[in-house]
Amino acid sequence: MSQDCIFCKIVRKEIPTEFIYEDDLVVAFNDINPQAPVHVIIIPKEHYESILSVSAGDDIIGHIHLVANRIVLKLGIAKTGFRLVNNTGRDGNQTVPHLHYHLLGGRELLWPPG
Ligand code: DGP
Repeated sequence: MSQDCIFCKIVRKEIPTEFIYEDDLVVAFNDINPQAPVHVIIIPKEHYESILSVSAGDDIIGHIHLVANRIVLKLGIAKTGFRLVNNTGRDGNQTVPHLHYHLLGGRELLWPPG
């Protein structure tokens, strides 16, 4: 846990946030600035600055992807499709330095992204 990290504060419930999904390893919640009808953020409870902090043998990324599967089934967008995005670092436009995935759906998404 990082004292000043916004997402760690959400995990600790210091910033009140409704969880769409929670288990021992991750939580998921709606993005504060949604870019699509479905825009969920999935984060590990443990603080990793980015995907670059994940070690070989650590299954947190695989777990996050399986959680995304559960969420899209729950939200009814598995058939229409969705996008799972990880932004890393400055050029990736990562604004919160706590590993997270954006789960976007509910409309046709453009490619390539900006
Ligand atoms: P990124 O650019 O990949 O670091 O995206 C971080 C996302 O996190 C951004 O889309 C907005 C969202 N976000 C930032 N702070 C909060 C917050 O306090 N609550 C919620 N629900 N979302 C947040």
